[in-house]
Amino acid sequence: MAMMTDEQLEKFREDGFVAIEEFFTPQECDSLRHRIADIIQAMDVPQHSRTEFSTDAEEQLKAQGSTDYFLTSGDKIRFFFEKGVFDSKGDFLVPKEQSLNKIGHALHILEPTFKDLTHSTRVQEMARKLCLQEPVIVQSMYIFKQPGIGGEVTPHQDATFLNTQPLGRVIGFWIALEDAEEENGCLNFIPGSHTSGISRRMLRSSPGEQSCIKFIGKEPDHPEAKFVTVPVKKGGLILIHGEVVHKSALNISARSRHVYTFHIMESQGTLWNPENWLQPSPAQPFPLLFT
Ligand code: AKG
Repeated sequence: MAMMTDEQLEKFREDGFVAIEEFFTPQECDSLRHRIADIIQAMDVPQHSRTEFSTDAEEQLKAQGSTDYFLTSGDKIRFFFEKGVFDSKGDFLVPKEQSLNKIGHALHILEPTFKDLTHSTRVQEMARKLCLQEPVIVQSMYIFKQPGIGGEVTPHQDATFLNTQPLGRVIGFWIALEDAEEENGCLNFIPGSHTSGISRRMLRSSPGEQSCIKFIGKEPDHPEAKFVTVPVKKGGLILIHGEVVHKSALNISARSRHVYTFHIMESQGTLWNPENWLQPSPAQPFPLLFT
């Protein structure tokens, strides 16, 4: 299996991302896929995701229910759906395994298959190569990019959502569980965009404010020509600096693009922003990566 070379490390520091092919085996990728298939078979679909509401008040309740479901998902396994996958009665319009946008955000804590891979020797070695002293895992997600409907991810910096002081402490591990190519919505990056701070922050609102989350700042219009496409084969890993601008397109192909991704943070000398949507609790602190 591949480890990051010094040249790749240099590239990561320069560009804010790097792709490392064959980081995980096809068997490791398949074991995550099989476990997710079992989780989907047993999943409990929340009512606010299922039902189309007809009045404004009901719409508001639905939005509130969905926001709470998201905001309290940091230490749970929760299901987030693509648009238009339920009919007005709340029944699936597509096979349920093709309805999900993502599952998050504590697979690395609650699911042994995901936990083992997240803490695998290779991931720990990678963190050491990145010179991290006391990395913790802040969140994990399984992203589906379903064939035909897998939603676009608009340009963003992860530090908009996972903010720290100082910046530069969060790194995403993005693992392709099947080939991720331009056709099925691989990642696109603006090389070097991790060096100019962040343009937007998503915060929890203060008590009494109307919505539960709000954005400060605005994502600039990033010219298309600045993005580079970064395809990677099944088993490949992309390291994502917390401030690099990236996106992925709608998947209009007939192939899915499953990935497992998690974010780590150097906890030494770092303040996790208390206004971030995701908050550790005394009962469930962010787990240390090194075991
Ligand atoms: C992220 O994990 O920050 C992403 O942007 C993932 C987007 C994708 O998988 O398409």
